[in-house]
Formats: sequence, C-alpha cells, structure tokens
Amino acid sequence: ASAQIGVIGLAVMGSNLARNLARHGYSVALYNRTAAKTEELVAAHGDEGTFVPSAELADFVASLERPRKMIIMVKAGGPTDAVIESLIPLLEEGDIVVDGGNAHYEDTRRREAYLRDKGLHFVGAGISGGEEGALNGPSIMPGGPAESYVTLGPILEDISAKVDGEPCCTHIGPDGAGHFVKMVHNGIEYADMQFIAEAYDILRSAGFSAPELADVFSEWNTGDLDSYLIEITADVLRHVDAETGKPFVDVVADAAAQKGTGQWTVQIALELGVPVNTIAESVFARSSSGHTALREAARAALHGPHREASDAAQRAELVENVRQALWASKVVAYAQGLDQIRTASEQFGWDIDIAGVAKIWRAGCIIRARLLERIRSEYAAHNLTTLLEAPSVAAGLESSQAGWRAAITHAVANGVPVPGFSAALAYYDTVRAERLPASLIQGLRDFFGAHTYHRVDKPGVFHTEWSGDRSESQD
Ligand code: NBP
Repeated sequence: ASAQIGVIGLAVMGSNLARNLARHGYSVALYNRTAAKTEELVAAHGDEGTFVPSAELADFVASLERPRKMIIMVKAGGPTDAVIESLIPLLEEGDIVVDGGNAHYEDTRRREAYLRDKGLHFVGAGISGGEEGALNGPSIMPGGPAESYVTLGPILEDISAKVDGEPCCTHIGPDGAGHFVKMVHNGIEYADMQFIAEAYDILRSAGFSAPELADVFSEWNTGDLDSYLIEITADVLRHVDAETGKPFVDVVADAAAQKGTGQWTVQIALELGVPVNTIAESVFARSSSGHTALREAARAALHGPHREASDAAQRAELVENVRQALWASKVVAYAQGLDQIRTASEQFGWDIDIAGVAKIWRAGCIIRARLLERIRSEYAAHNLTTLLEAPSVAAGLESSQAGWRAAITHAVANGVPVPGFSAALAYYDTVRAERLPASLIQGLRDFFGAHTYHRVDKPGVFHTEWSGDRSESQD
C-alpha cells in the first residue's frame, strides 16, 4: 500500500481531480474501467506528482493506505452503483468511499445506509467548477458521516478553491446533504443563466450589438454583479465565429440542453412545498427553446407588438434598469435555493449551516459571485427565515425595484419573453404582500368542495352552506 487517496473513473473530471491531488503532494491511486485511459493519464501528466496506476480494481484497492480513501468520478446513476458493488468485497471496515459525481441525493441516502451497514463510510460529495475547477480548485460539498470528514476533510480542503486562504469545502451534513446542496447549486446556476440570457435578449432586441453587449457585461462585472457567469458572458458575446465572421452567439442553435439537476431541484421543491419559481421558469425556458415543432407552429400563427425604436438616452437608461433587474432577480433565485436547502435540512435533520454553504460557493464553483460574501455575512450575523429579509439585501432590493419593474415593463411592451425576471418579481411581490388573494381561493374551494377555511378574526375551522342559506358553521 502506497497511495494516500485513489480516483476511480478517469474521464475529464476524474483525471483533473487526480492531477489536482497529485499536484498537492498526495500519492494518487488510479483506476478506470478502460485501462487505456489510465495509461494515457500517466503518460501525459505522470510528471506532475506520484500516481499509482492499476489495471484491476483489486490492485487499485490494495495500493491504498488504510483507512482507504477513494473518490468515484464515473457517470452518475447505474455506473456508480456498479462501481460500488465491485468495491464492496475488496474493502475493509472504516474505508471511505466518496462519490464525487452528480448523484441524486436520494441515491446517496440509499448508498450511504447500504455501506454503513457494511461498516464502510460513504460520502456523497458535490463537486462544482467543471473541468477547470477540478484541476485548479473546485468548490466541494461533502456529505456523509462527520467521522469520515476528520480524515478526508483536510485532503478535500487542500485541493479546493480558496478565498483569502479559506477553503471552499466544508462538511455539509449527513448522508445526502452534500449532493442536495450541489443539486440546488445547479438549480441556482440555471436561474442565473436564464436571467443573463433575458438581460441579453432585452438589450439585443433594443438594438445593441453582441460586441456592445460584451462591453456592457464586462462593465457590470466590475460592480455588484461581479461573478464568473457574467465574466464568461462577456467572453462568449465577444467571440466571433471563424467560419462566418458573425458573432458566435448568432451561429449557435437557440435550443438549450440540460442534464437534469435543474429538473431535480424543481421536482424536489414541489415535493417539499418550497416555491422556487425562478428555477422552475429557467428549466421550462430551456424546454421551450428545444420545442422546435411548437415554436414553428406558433411562429407561423402568432405576432407580437410593434417594437419601439429607442434613442441613446433611453438605451442607457434601459441598460441600468436591466442591470438592476438582473441583480434583484439573482438575489431572489439565491433566496429560493437557500430556502429549499433550509427546508430539506429541517425535514431530513441535516442541520446545514447556510452561512457555511454561501462561504464555500464564493470560489471554485460556477455560481461564484461577489454577492455570496454578502450572503455569507448576513447569514452569519442574523437568524434569517429568508435571504430577502437580510438588512443589506432588503435595502438593495428596495433601491433596485424601480429599475427591475421598468426592465420587465419594457420587455412586456416589446414582446421580449422574461419568464425569469417576472417570476423573481412575482415572488418578491408575493412574499412581501400584506394580503394575498389566497382568501378568494379558499372561498372557491369551500364553495365547490366544502374544503373549509380559517378566519382572520377568530380561531377555528369554518364552512359556509353555499348551496343552502349561506350560513356559516364551525367544524
Ligand atoms: P462521465 O460522466 O462522462 O463518465 C465517464 C466515466 O464513467 C468514465 O471513466 C467511464 O469509464 C466511467 N464508467 C461508465 Br460511463 N460506466 C461505468 C461502469 N459501469 N463501471 C465503471 N466505470 C464506468 O465523466 P465526467 O464528465 O468526468 O463526469 C464524472 C462525474 O462528475 C459525473 O457524475 C458528472 O455528472 C460529474 N460532474 C461533471 C462535471 C463536468 O463539468 N463534466 C461537473 C461536475 C460534476 P470508461 O472510460 O471505461 O468508459
């Protein structure tokens, strides 16, 4: 036994994670189902550190120091189960198996219980940052038994991204907590990208060119909106297609793909009863974009409003309004995602520290943004039910709301779809409302289904005899 940690699955994520570990001085055991990939990795990057390659899983396991620590980085779902099954007979009590793939948190809960029964530790770790992050420092969200974090944690913290020397890795909570938080991270990422796309669409429709918008996003990236996604938006908008000389964004087919974590976030939010309408609209917007037949049929039959041309002053004002809409909507998406994490944490007894989550999202991951430091400090200072009530956030929303509303009004008047911005504003107006029309819904439900209602002025459950004399009875 000579390796301190191992990686199983050497596609793009696994290879880069293995290289990251090796560059930090760990001796890394390597295994991939197709041995050629293992050999390729060692041939190309063997000089970056100490690698212990094995063509057989048994040799890989034997090459690890005890308690063995190994990270599985294979395709999520069946392949992860297959790897776990082949590992079990080879492992010994106390060994730690980490799943770094994008697993569904329920699978992680099941696997954790299964391996715990066998005396093994199973750590479902969300890893964000794509290939670049895996190599140079991802944000890591490990769940699983706290005990395993004592030996595993320092290694993961070592290879994670850092903010002022602080690692973007913390023990999130038991069993599926890490993968749950990674899933919500991706849900917020969907919303973030949808908002960026809407901001682009409003401004492009108002006459801005792609390179002009690249400059707008670069400028935004120097202020409150400073984030990785805004930064790369400027890069993508500035890019010119070599073949046609057109802006790259004009030659890419306008159908957005998805791998499923956004959809999971929404499905689970529905089950938990947590409103995450910005994330839901983002998932639906991607689906709509891919409905070719629907779009063709509707395009042939339906017309929007006449688009008004705007002068330079109006365009400058629009840019500022859209910036405010983008910031405020982004805050709402974070509030919704964090609410989902808080609710799940209560339901599953995970005891997740939200300030800790915001802290490890500040670097390494795709949604890294200046805003996260504010979120971290607000959660650290206050016991918040929602991010929206945090003093600096509430003040920011207050000063953004006029621009936010104006941007949406402009979009609606000009027939530019803004499902994300509108959903965020609807949420803002819903949760801050003194009274909601839910009272009328309760009245209707009682009318047709005798579903009963509560009153504002006295306790109890009431029903009105709608088909009779309309007298009220108390249950
Ligand atoms: P892939 O998701 O493309 O998976 C390829 C790897 O899975 C290869 O090593 C392959 O081995 C292995 N594998 C498969 Br497929 N079936 C297997 C089986 N039955 N038994 C053993 N190994 C099997 O790789 P990736 O893009 O590097 O992603 C790895 C994980 O990280 C995924 O869960 C992904 O969701 C997650 N993730 C990816 C990103 C990203 O940016 N790509 C970001 C964050 C998380 P082979 O070489 O023998 O075919």
